[in-house]
Amino acid sequence: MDIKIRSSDPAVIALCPVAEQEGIATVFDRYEMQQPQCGFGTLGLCCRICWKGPCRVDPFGDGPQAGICGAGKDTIVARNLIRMMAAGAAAHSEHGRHIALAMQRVGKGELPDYHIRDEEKLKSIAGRLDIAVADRTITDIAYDVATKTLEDYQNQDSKVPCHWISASLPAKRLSLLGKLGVLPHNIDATVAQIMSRTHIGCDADPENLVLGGMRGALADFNGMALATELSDAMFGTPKPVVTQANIGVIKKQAVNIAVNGHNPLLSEVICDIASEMNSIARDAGASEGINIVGICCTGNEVMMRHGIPLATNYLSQEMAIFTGALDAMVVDVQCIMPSLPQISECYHTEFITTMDENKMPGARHVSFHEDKARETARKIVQYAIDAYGRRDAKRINIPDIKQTAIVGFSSEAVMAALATLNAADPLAPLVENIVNGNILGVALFAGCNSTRAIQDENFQVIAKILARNNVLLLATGCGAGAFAKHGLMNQQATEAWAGDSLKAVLTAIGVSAGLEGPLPLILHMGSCVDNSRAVQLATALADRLNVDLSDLPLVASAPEAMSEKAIAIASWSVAIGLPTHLGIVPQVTGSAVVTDLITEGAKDLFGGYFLVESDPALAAEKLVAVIREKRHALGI
Ligand code: SF4
Ligand code: WCC
Ligand code: FE2
Repeated sequence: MDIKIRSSDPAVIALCPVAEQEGIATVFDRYEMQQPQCGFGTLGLCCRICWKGPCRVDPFGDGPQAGICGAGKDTIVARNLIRMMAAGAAAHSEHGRHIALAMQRVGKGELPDYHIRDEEKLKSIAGRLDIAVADRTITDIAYDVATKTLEDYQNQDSKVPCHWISASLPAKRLSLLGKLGVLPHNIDATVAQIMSRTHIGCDADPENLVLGGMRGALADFNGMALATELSDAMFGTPKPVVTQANIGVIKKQAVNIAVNGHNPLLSEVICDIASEMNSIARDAGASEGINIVGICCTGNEVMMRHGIPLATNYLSQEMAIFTGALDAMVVDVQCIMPSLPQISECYHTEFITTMDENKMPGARHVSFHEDKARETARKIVQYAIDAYGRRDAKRINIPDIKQTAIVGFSSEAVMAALATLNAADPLAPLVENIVNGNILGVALFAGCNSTRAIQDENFQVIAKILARNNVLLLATGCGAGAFAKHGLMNQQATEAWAGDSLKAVLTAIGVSAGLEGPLPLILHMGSCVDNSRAVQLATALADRLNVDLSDLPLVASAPEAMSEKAIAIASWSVAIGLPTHLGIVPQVTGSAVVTDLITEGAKDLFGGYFLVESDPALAAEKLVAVIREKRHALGI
């Protein structure tokens, strides 16, 4: 493999030469152009918080040891870190706010293009939020659920924690977080406080800063929990569905539309409208009609709910355009490369931004608002159909690379599958198999791809080793995308990679749940905001065993983390008590104090901690050892 491609994905390896031939730079070329990357930044030692700067602290102790204002390395590193946590929390929580505001308007009858598709889920959410459901209309319940959810962005009483975190974690954990003063009372206020306390001349104490950051990370958890649950009520709670993943899902004879980004408010309506406009596409010459494919987390959302195939994950999003058969890419928010509109201009592809606060030079902007959702979606799909007519047949190059994936394992779906074994007590089969060691433990894979690793490689190496050791595997976000693309989310993967006792358990559950074979090797729990689904399952387990989350043989791994959102997720994962592996060295190592705080220090405070290991095989070994330690402490 040409190391310059820095990917283990065969579709990427097939398409990068096409980009080279066309003379178009990809993310891998731009990575090369950035080498060597700045050492100060890599260590977290560069401060640009005021215009007296930038200031840099010399990591070797020869040069300056403080910025112009006197901030030392520990202050600078801690401030940089927690500002990233705040940005991650802001991103997920904006997504959540968008959904909550839409649901509130559905409740008021103002959005005819949206409905509550899963009434049972809405009622169960209402129950968790202490909202009455008896003798009430679904729209009234939706209004109250949304309004109470929005209080998490408005409450000014710092002694009252956010509703969603209170409704989502075990009592023991909430009590610990409360004592540590890190339970958020208001998402927006928590994010604003991090920005304020890191302003020039404010909080300079690294431990105080990191604790403030952890509160922001827990606000991130709150924002994603509400985003996931409200999305389920509006669009349906995912159930297992068989689909396909990787670039070969793009079809030569169809109008191909990629939905890329995060928020299901847009992509759900595009899916609906596309199925209504198939005949228009056929009339335009596309014999297979309209083919929606997903990228990144929008891809995860529509894959889980509708079985829409996944074209690719974060790092290879540009590749979809190089097939020459992508007629439109429609994007909303987060993790969308600004290079995409420029690459689209070299092809016939329509690149369409939709959110007024997320525009890109070179893109066509079609402003999306929920009150005109269907009308806007129709316009977008028509642009794709028109673009189909401008395709250059000579430039079509779709590598026939795709894998079967069974996705859609919401915590409800997992419980439903378990209930086929024990209807009266669905958790019992899981608990028994963890206690008897058939399942050694549970690992949640989350997070991105990064050019600092070979794309998808860390995910695969670690997962295969953990599976051999009978660890039950869950995944979200671009990690889930990686596993789906590489054929690790199907039944064949269970046969090939699961240890004997894990295989027996996955087979017993899968057969009893009607899958005619085992559950897939890795359970796809959804997009990044859906990490809250894994916490829901873990909380049910902890409550059942009457222990805290930090006692469970449960670990998290973000082996190729990159975004501020991933930093926020990994940080709350630590705060809720999980040993959390990072396969990319975080930009904190310029400060021994901060590094120690988030590893050993965090362990003392939260039970969870960061475990940094960039060698995937070693990381897997360490994670297995951590799981064994946890089992030992539980006496199992
Ligand atoms: Fe330099 Fe201090 Fe300004 Fe940072 S806040 S750029 S260390 S003067
Ligand atoms: Ni979540 Fe990471 Fe993907 Fe973006 S979509 S790239 S934050 S894992
Ligand atoms: Fe995501």
